[in-house]
Amino acid sequence: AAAETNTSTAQKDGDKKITMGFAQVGAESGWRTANTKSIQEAAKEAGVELKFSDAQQKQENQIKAIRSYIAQKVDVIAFSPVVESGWETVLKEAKDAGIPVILTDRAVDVKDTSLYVSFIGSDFVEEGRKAGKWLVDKAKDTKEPMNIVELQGTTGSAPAIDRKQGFEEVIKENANLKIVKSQTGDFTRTKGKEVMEAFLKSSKSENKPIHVVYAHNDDMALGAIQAIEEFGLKPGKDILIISVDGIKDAFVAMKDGKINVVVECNPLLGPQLMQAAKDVVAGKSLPKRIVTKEGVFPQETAEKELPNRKY
Ligand code: GZL
Repeated sequence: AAAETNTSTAQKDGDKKITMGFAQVGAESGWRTANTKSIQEAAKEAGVELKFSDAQQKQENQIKAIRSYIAQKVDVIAFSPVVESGWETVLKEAKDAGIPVILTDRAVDVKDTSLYVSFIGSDFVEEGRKAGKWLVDKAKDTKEPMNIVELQGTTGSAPAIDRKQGFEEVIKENANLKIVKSQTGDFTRTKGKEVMEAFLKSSKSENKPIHVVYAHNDDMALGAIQAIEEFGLKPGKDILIISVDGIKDAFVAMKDGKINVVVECNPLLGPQLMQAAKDVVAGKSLPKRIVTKEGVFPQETAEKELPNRKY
């Protein structure tokens, strides 16, 4: 009989077990927890061997993790850069070692974009614009100034820089809309609450009311809600709350009338990342930029949408 082409034992290139080194930002927020879960589950599903590290939001820890993946000669490295700058050296080391790098979630600011194969993540400027558009529509009939306080994400991170840019670009349409205070809450509930407490205290001493909170993520918005309630005001009523991410807790808060609108930022990037890794190891070319799809959820949609939320 003709020689059997027994492919079950032959390792076809496409079936080679891929080893991926993933350097995660940390575990700072509900969004991040869901992002990690998506990556770990998708790796299992795709048969990718995943080496995973949590950098506790420190760039030097992410760089150390990437260096260890290079030393272990993984097939592909992926990470979500905690801040935009300071990556050239370690990305060059990965390139010199012939290991492709895929960016997920956040971008890096490098001149030489050959240092990474693709960036899979949201358009944060557009998320900021969506937040701004909701407020411009909400404020279209008010004649009074509306004082906005902004809880920024991690200083120097792509989402913090871009969400600020997109929001400011749109609210310029209405001179009544002014950001009167802006400070980082580092994407965490604790810091979001602390900064909001300080904003409320100074608004009282300066006798300058706060009308709107623009939080770069739900965790800081939820911290701010605690501070506003402890201050004796009603979040969502006395002070409008605009947030980004769309974690379940934010939908519950919207259902309770405490958040007015959430701009979705999809953390479930795992499946797209694993497919990209397989393609790059199989020698296929990838688009430089893969944008995740996401929507906007005003308070009135919360009850209906809540059961559909996956994170
Ligand atoms: C956005 C992501 C941000 C989330 C925060 O893609 O990088 O980091 O908005 C998370 O919740 O901490």
